[in-house]
Amino acid sequence: MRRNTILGILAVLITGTNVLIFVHGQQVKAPGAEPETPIGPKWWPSEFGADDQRGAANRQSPKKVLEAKDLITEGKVYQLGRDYEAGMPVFGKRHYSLTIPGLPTGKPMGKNQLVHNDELVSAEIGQVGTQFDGLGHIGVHIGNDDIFYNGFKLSEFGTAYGLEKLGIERCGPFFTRGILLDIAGLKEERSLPAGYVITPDDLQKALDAAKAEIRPGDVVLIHTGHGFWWMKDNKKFNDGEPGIGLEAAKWLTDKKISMVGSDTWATEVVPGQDADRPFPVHQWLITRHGVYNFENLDLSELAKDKVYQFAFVFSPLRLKGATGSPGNPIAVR
Ligand code: UVW
Repeated sequence: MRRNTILGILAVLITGTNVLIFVHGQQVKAPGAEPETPIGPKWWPSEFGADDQRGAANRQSPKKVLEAKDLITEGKVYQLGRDYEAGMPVFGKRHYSLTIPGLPTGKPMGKNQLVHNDELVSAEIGQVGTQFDGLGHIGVHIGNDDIFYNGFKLSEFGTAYGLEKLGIERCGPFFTRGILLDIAGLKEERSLPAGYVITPDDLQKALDAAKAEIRPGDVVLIHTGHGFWWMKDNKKFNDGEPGIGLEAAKWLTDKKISMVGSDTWATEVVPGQDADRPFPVHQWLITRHGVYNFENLDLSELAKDKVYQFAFVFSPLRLKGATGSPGNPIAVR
């Protein structure tokens, strides 16, 4: 009886290098062990310094610009952003609205009778349409805290009028090598089915087919073909998607990229590999590694033209305190 009670109070689990101790079913920290979190061991301080707020954008440098320049051989420019428009697919209850109040907003003025129009936009502007997820977008709730990249706690940097740390304005521009991994092309499909888990093997095969290499600071764009459904069948587009799983995300972060992007709304596979853990790849990339995630790109023209290496150019809007940025990145070959 007494032995059962003690066993009920105390349990010890050895997982890899970690010793997990549970008292009354609650996990406690083993003396000298790293604290366990829902995305693995403590992930801070960042390799870029304990105060860093830019994450993998620190891998941008003049050297990367010059490497990118070497990939421009024809001067052809591809727009990778989509139109922002009413009725475009959005995640959950997010919204987008653009109106021109007044019409014209400014009535005729002066002898030259000048009129002007101004737009009023209402949206979760960094998180609708073509959207660049910044480091203030995704965190992990641990104990009483929401913890983000580099261990920053939302209770210490969040305000109702924007984030005082990790805002998208801190990221800076990207002018670097871009690599397209055409997984739909590899599988000879127009679009991969929702729920298809892109594996490290898929990524490696697409990289081999592209006769390319991935270097630190590169941007990797993944073509799944799911973007085909954008504004054609928004329900299908939103209901699920092919995308990378955690193993492929690890393959990418091991290569020290700056950013991953895709023609889907999350870049990661939906439904995910574990129904109890939504969007773990977001946490792996953004929260743990400070790697940016560009969603809802239009990669169809790049894939059609078989352009696998290019200069990638994007400058996030300097929306102070925002979680992300809209925009229209370009690929130049
Ligand atoms: C979430 O915010 C959960 O997803 P996304 O970054 O894909 O919009």
